[in-house]
Amino acid sequence: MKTDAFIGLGSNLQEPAAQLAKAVAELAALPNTTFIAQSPFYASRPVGPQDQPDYVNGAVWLSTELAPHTLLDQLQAIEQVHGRERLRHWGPRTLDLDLLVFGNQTLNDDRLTVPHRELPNRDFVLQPLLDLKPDLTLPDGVAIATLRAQCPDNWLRRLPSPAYP
Ligand code: 5RY
Ligand code: CA
Ligand code: CA
Repeated sequence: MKTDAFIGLGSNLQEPAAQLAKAVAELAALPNTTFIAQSPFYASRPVGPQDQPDYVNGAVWLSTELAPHTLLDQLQAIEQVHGRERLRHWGPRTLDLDLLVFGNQTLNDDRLTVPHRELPNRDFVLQPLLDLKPDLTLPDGVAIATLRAQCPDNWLRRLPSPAYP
């Protein structure tokens, strides 16, 4: 059975927009998975520690036969290919891939919380989701559009596409 999965992408090191563009291609090539769409990319001020570069954020919509933890393994493998290092909690990174939404499933264990914990509060997550699927709702029935209208404003700037050389 195929499940709609929404992946959040973020980077603020080593040509962030190029990191995201490459990651989109890698996500589209995942096994047993169909690529549906990618959002525009946005520049955003860092949330959390401020002494780091601005981020580029976006989202991808996949339809996948993979189980959620198998998909998470694949996301972490892509992060590793992009040279992600965990130097500091909430610090700068070459690539962050978050499993934001997985069908209508709610998951809570050591590795995975779905929907993503930060999703309801972050314009850099909600706006790309809204671009992909304006009528998307979470398993609890709350609409992404409602959350987007209520969340704090972090000065999102939509980048021209393609936003890389
Ligand atoms: C809070 C703390 C840390 C929220 C809070 C993180 C990104 C968070 C970011 C990103 C932008 C981080 C995780 N309260 N800022 N900050 N984009 N990731 N703009 O992807 F999300 S660290
Ligand atoms: Ca993450
Ligand atoms: Ca994240």
